Amino acid sequence: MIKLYGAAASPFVRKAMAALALKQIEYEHIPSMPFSGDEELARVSPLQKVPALVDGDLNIADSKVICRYLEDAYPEVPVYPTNPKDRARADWLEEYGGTVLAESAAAIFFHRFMVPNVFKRPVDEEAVSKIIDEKLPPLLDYVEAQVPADGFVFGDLTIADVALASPFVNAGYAQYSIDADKWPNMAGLVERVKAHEAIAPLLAAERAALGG
Ligand SMILES: N[C@@H](CCC(=O)N[C@@H](CS)C(=O)NCC(=O)O)C(=O)O
Repeated sequence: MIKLYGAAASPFVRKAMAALALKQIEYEHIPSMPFSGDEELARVSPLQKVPALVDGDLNIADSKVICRYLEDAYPEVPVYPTNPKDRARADWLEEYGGTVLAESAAAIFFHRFMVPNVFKRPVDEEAVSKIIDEKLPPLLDYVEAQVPADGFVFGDLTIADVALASPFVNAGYAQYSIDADKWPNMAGLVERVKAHEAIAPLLAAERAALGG
């Protein structure tokens, strides 16, 4: 059976879990925390990041690599568009979600959740305000024009939608939500992804893992 290594509330692990859930692939989740000196994680993930995946004799890491492998190896339920232009755009939106959005929105989670609860240090609210007031608005202006007012970017839910919404799930754990008056499409997309039948159970499980 496939093994997926990772901490459940990571936006990157969530993306891999979403692909597995959408494709209805059974797997074993091995909870693994980066920075913890976990030897098994170091063995399966040379960069010591999560997620990593083992499928028989295959061992890979990185959520994009994992999602592409799953799409190729388990094509019955696609999680990317098949039209080349749509696929390229989905890849780009996934990249955007996994880089600048993840760095900014998930940083709010890092500052307000991880720092006090895991690293036992005080929250730097000045740093959080800078992210919310300066870093995020231009990024949200861009994605607002990329996503629809209803439904998902390519009709059915794809990994592009998950990658765009996922950092804001983390930011939501840290009392941040997108201002729906300024960015209604993105605020709506995050809620639609969270409510999707394949995603909602993942989020319920990670909330339980986070103790809430
Ligand atoms: N590009 C990677 C990023 C993975 C990543 O940065 N994961 C974080 C957790 S959210 C991590 O493992 N950080 C540990 C580190 O940077 O050493 C992917 O898509 O999987």
